[in-house]
Amino acid sequence: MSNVSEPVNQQQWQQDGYLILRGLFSPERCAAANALLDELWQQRTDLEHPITIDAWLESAQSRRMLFADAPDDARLSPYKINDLYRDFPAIRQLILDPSLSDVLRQLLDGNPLVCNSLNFEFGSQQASHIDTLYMPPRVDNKLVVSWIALDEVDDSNGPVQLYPGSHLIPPYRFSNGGIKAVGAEMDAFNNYIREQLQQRDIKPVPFTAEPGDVLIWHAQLLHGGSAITDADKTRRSLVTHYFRQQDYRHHFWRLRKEHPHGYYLHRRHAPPN
Ligand SMILES: O=C(O)CCC(=O)C(=O)O
Ligand SMILES: [Fe+2]
Repeated sequence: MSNVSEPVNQQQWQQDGYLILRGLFSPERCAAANALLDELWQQRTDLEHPITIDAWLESAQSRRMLFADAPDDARLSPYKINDLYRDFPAIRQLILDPSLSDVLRQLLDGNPLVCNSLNFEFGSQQASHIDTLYMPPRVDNKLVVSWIALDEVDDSNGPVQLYPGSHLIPPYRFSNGGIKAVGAEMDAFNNYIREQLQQRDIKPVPFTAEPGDVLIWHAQLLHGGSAITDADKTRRSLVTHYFRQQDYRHHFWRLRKEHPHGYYLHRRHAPPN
């Protein structure tokens, strides 16, 4: 696999827990990703694979269903389409592009292994959280996330909010000793985080962007989706979580596929609940 082309700003990564790579993807590549999304919506009933969508995010109607079964109006509210990377090489070309993989490889100290991807068309409005609550890596901190802007993002269309330096907060340990979320203990988790933010005087900052800008965050960085104030304004984005390949050498080996600039998991699509 390719060698490192340009060293990342390790100091900023260590201090803030995220990196911003402006203009990593051309307007043409963003337009192609957006055209693919339109095409998928138009052809969703004919899809070969059981792709799922989480529709009406952060509302009482929120649910997972087969994308093929999604009504047209599910496209009008925040949603995410899961794991398009699995069946669409064009998505893999973006999320394992050599320019992005080079950065991920330096941050992970090893090859990236894509474990999921999410396509959004609007802001997620998701409450602040840490991704290791839901996908703890086998080796501490060896999870990174890329967030590719496919639209302009400003204060009106629900930018991601980042808490600089929050990745340095010692991980909260649930009663079983782990860092993975235990549903009944989330109030205690949120209280702990709130106190830590106060002590460290950490305030959230929005990630405003142009199409093609990429944000990369640390496994332990606190982040969320802010409120949408202009419901008509799209905020298309492609979010990918990567583990480090070497940590899964003896896991998922049947599912692991090689790509010119990294690896990805060819998992079964998560069925609707
Ligand atoms: O896009 C967003 O608003 C947040 C997405 C997120 O937190 C995630 O995918 O882990
Ligand atoms: Fe997240």
